[in-house]
Amino acid sequence: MQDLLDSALQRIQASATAEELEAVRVEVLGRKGVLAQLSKDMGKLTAEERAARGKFINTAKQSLEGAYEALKSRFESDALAKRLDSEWLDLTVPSSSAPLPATGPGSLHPITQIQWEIEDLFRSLGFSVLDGPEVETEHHNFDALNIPPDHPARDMQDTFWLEGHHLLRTHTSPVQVRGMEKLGPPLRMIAPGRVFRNESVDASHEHTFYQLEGMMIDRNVSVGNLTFFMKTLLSEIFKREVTVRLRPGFFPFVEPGFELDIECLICGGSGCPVCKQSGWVELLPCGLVNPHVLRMSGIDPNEWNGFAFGLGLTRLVMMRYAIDDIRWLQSGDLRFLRQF
Ligand code: FA5
Repeated sequence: MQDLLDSALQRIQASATAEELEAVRVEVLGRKGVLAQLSKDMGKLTAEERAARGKFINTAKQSLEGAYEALKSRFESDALAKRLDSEWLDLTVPSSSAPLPATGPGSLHPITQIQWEIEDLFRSLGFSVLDGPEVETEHHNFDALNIPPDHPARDMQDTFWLEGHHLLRTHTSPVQVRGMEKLGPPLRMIAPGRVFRNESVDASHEHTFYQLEGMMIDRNVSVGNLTFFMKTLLSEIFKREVTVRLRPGFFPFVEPGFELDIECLICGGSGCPVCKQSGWVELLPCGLVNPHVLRMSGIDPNEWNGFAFGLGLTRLVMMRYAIDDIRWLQSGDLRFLRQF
């Protein structure tokens, strides 16, 4: 009996594959297997012999099944490891021989390219680049900029309202407030970013577009400082003379406020859908910071003053590359993007 058990155990342990093991299991543990053979003549045994045989069969069953289960689970974990190995994928491994896909390598979006150029310029002039949340509080987007709830200026920017006095920021000006609150005076900061307005889209208006805010707070800042920085910005971006005009503009957070327009570079000033046939494109509203805004952010207007501007970054990109429809910029159309 013991020989029978030993050879059955050896056969199980000698199985080289899961399939072989399964075949051995049927032979050894199945209905015609070793255990069945040992039970066959039980009827002919005495009660004592039967008890001893039963005990032996139970122990044999345990050791055969134990050997089978141990080997089975080894085969299963080997198979799993093999599968994981074959499915392993490292996207960062450079391709050795595969040709590049037909689309070729990617490139920076034209808005990002110009945004980074402007960031470099302002960093070289001592400005910090700040970031602010796209989901803003009503306080930062409006109240702290001197636009209280019932102020008609709230209608100047159609707002996507969210729950609990939150909104999608309508301009990058709330980052001015965050900059003043966090850093205090003296302050030189710019804040590029995406803004949202609930308005209908046409050749020069998007519901989602980019602005670049700028602010300088110091002692004795003048309109002369403001125009210096505006001129530096435009000559750096356009690298040639561009015709601009400055006219009075109303924004509750600046006083005096200006609108700096650029002669439309799509039509050369003769009139087109981008400039709404006027020959001019609104690009760079700006002004001296309203003392009330400084006070609300904890800055003493008797000691400090400053300027702020809110560049229409998307429109600047349109002017720089003579893009005749703002919708191209977010179209994701590769025929358009490959040109940059
Ligand atoms: C503002 O958003 C003020 N926060 C700007 C500002 C900042 C003024 C600091 C004074 C001091 P305005 O709504 O005009 O202002 O927008 C600023 C610029 O964003 C516009 O001149 C224009 O170039 C661009 N712009 C406005 N609406 C759109 C739009 N729907 N699509 C694309 N560009 C737009």
